[in-house]
Amino acid sequence: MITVFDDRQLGHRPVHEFFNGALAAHADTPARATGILNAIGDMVAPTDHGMAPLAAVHDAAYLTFLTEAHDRWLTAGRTGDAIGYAWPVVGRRPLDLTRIDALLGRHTADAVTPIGAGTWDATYWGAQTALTALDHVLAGDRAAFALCRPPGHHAGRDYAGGYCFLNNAAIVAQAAIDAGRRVAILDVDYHHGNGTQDIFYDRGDVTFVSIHADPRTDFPYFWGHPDEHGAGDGLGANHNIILPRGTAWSDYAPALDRSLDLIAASGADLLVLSFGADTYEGDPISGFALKTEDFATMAHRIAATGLPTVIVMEGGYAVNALGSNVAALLSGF
Ligand code: OKS
Ligand code: ZN
Repeated sequence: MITVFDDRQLGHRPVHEFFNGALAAHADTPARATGILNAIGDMVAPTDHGMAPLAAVHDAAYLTFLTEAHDRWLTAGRTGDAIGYAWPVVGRRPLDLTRIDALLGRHTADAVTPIGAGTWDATYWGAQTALTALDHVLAGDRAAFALCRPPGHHAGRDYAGGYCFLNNAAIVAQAAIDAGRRVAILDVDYHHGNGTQDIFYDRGDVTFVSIHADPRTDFPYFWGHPDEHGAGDGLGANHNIILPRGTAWSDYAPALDRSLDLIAASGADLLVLSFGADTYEGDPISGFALKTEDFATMAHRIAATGLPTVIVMEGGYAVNALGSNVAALLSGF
């Protein structure tokens, strides 16, 4: 299977995130990507598809914000990463704000998603990596792996969050639809893919199924609850399956089988897999208990659907085991 990656994705080097009330070392390190590359060897560079497929999913004003945010931060006299501290909650008016602090509040969801000098280039090339993996699948490959970093599934149409800026899975799904395919997205990251859910919530042409930790106990808290079924044309096309902390393969497998039944019933002919290795037992920020070999079993079951699959990397922070966990997943295809 082909792996797509661009060295510019290493230029996103967030220093801190807020964790338990203090600044802590950020979990999304460049070593995550290099660890995976070392384990799986060969890769190809992405081809540049330009801004159009990004703009098919994200708002123009948000894309402008992402490209300018760090420069605006420096112009305001700051150093280091741009990070928000004030957020609009409810009843906001559509003000034309220009202060960087206001823009950060408008277009980010939390204080764990800082924007540095290399963030836009990294996330732009991450999205191109995902689109290039799709090209390979559209050309007939059984599956292709997009080593996206930063991840994407918490990013919505007009906001960053949860370490994510551009929603790579949604960008791939939309591009596949535009190429005439019928798409389902399966999100097996430990965290709910709230951005992906949000982007397709009122659409019936994309089935979204996510297996994740209960949002009552885990990030992103406000979304991912099992009664979120979609709205309007999308009613019935959104499925959230929650599992308690401590879940191991024996209880994960039935949830996966249920998900795959829902995807089979959707009539999709192409699958986008948002893959997070943060369900691993040794993950430092998560609470499931999957073992390395479970990722091969997971992939084997997904591959048994027969659906051509674009695998998009999301989370996974046990850096020493990350390469083996991703290699196990890819081996299962
Ligand atoms: C932990 C709270 C922030 C969690 C961010 C989640 C990133 C991720 N300090 N999403 O899938 O892996
Ligand atoms: Zn995650």
